[in-house]
Amino acid sequence: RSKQGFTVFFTGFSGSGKSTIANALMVKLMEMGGRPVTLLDGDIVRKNLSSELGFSKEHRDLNIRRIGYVASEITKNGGIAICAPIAPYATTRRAVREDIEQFGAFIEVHVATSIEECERRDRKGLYKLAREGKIKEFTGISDPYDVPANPELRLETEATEVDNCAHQVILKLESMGLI
Ligand code: GGZ
Repeated sequence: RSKQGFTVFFTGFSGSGKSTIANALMVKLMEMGGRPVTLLDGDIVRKNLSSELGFSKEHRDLNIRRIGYVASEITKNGGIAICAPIAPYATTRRAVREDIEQFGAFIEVHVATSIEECERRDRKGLYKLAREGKIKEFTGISDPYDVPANPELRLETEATEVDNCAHQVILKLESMGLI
């Protein structure tokens, strides 16, 4: 009997390393073979699925519910979905979890890079723009982020290499009997 589908749902600030870790995880899962792996990255989804949406609470929630819907279909069909949006609201993450757990497993992974570290790196220059007020409602600066209270996994990225972070997810999936 083949194993159930599942969704790995990364959450964390802009620039926390979600995309990088999600990509490293995707490569590892693909190398194992067997099931198809779909990556629903924040900026790709914003471009292709949510291009009309902004960053109000209503729009962020719509964006996350769309991601959750696609991930639930993948999970239902026995696949692996990896999602990597900011997903700042705990209630919305909870709703997506409930959608997906009807069909398979939901693994919430908090990419716990501090806001100070994300702003210090400022890889895309967005934090500077947010501080200057040129980007409004910027998560962690002028918009909220609910820290996940009980994620399946919390990655302490400031003390852990990308490959090691991805490996921690693999170990969690093995311990849950999903791979
Ligand atoms: C947060 C913003 C904002 C605001 C633009 N707040 O580092 P990035 O650039 O590539 O990732 C961020 C991305 C966030 O989109 P998500 O779909 O992941 O957000 S949510 O889950 O809240 O729907 C950032 C960029 O878009 N960006 N404006 N105001 N991030």
